[in-house]
Amino acid sequence: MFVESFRVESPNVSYSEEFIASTYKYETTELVHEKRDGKYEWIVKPKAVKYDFLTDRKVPKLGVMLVGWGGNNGSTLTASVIANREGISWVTKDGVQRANYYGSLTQASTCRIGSFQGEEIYVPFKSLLPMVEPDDIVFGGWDINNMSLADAMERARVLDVDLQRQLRPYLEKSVPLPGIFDPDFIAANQGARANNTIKGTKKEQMSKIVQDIRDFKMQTKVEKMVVLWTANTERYSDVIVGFNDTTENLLASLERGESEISPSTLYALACVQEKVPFINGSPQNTFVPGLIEYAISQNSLIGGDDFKSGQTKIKSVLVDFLVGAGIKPTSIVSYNHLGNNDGMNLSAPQTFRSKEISKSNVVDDMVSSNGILYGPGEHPDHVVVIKYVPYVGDSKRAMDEYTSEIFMGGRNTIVLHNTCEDSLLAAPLILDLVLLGELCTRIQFKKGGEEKYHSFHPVAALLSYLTKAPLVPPGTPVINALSKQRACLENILRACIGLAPESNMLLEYK
Ligand code: NAI
Ligand code: DG6
Repeated sequence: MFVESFRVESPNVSYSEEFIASTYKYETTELVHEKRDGKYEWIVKPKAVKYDFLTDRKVPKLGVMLVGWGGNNGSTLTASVIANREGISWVTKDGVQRANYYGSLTQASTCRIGSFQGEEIYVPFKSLLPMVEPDDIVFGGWDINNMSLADAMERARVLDVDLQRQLRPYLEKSVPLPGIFDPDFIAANQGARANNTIKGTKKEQMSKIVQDIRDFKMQTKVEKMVVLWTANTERYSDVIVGFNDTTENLLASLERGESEISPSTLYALACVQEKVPFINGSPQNTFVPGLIEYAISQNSLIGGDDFKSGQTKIKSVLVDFLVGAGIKPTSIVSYNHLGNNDGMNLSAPQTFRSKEISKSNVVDDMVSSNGILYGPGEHPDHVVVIKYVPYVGDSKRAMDEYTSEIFMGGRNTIVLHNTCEDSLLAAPLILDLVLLGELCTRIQFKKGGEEKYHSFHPVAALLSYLTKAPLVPPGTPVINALSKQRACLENILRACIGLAPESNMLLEYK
């Protein structure tokens, strides 16, 4: 059964006008590896740690600036939010279609809060804590191409024509600000698109982004901002000691105008300086060590990398299932072809390499979780192929073959074929990333004996569910398994309202 809203009544939770305060007992374990009776043993000690959470209830008016606003994802998201806000419906050959947020964790998924008279009760994910409503977001952004959002939507060929016709008046006047263009970082085939660029040195370009953020905030009167990169995939930048390995070296390199600082790192630097959350939806290493150190020192949220939208999302479910079932995947081969501008950009070896890296490391945690199946250092063969086929446009085709070893020397091969508009998968994730990124900045906590509340670590591991290569604080395990990522997020939001983690034990019925 589905209910729209609920309130928690507990001695562990209090609601004031400003805050939700909760006290939470985190039940975990402590591991000790020590010598007992002459041999080493692992000892597991259950322990409980008290946490206090404080969530600011005031939902701000939010401004979202997209880098690559005029691209397929940027234009699709902006248009779709307007369609939802205005309650637009349109005619298709299959009948009348209404705007929706399918594919968005925050807007279209639910969480179990208990059972009532033998029935499971679910609430909207977004009802767990106060979140910004998509309708209220003010969008803006940059693009190296000067097309209006109305024309960009048409160029993308993603949304139905009758919908585009209705949306055009809302989008005609939205034109992206000039972006930072450096042909060395994206495919040469993108050069023709670059007619809206910021001139000057690297430092001047970054300063212009800072000014754009300030101007946007002032003109729109938004209270908070999030910036998200949904521009072209860049090649990796070289990580070099003395150049970008520390904040000091990175800022000195900026002063000198070093060519190896990528455009995405320049946008990220501007955001960290302004303490505006910056999320990277593409695979490149925007967050070089000096940038991460800078974000930590400024306590400015950064998150990424690379939206986990389709093929990888399924991979992080299927391999988790197989390994969790005691089946041994030994070969994973993933092909896809697509015909949008992203596909064209990825047809260059350097940009493809960034994507190949982020798509390839996504099963490591699942493989290393099962030492019965895999020996030390053993790993399935994992191959990723992407081809540009203009005819299919944004409708990406993904084909996967999973071969596994099963009982008594048997072999099992699973083959999947998925066809879907790429941008319709990515746009809801962009929405979730900005909404959850903003929410993260309103939650504070203190642990055990700590005196003062503080925010989460600025490297926002909580956004992992939405990314292929989750960026996590130094020394933190990287989790790719989708169910674990979702449970982490949901359970932390539950802790903020004093609810225990969802254990699925249903002991009351056993
Ligand atoms: P797109 O090529 O349609 O859009 C990218 C836009 O960025 C273009 O309009 C381009 O002119 C602009 N741009 C390039 N460099 C820029 C810069 N330095 N500053 C400002 N604007 C710049 O690509 P699409 O399909 O929208 O994808 C965007 C990104 O999202 C790509 O990197 C893609 O790999 C990534 N991504 C997409 C997923 C999906 O399912 N659609 C999933 C995972 C990642
Ligand atoms: C080709 O792979 C284009 C990419 O931008 C993908 O669409 C994107 O990385 C989505 O990847 P996945 O593996 O989540 O479907």
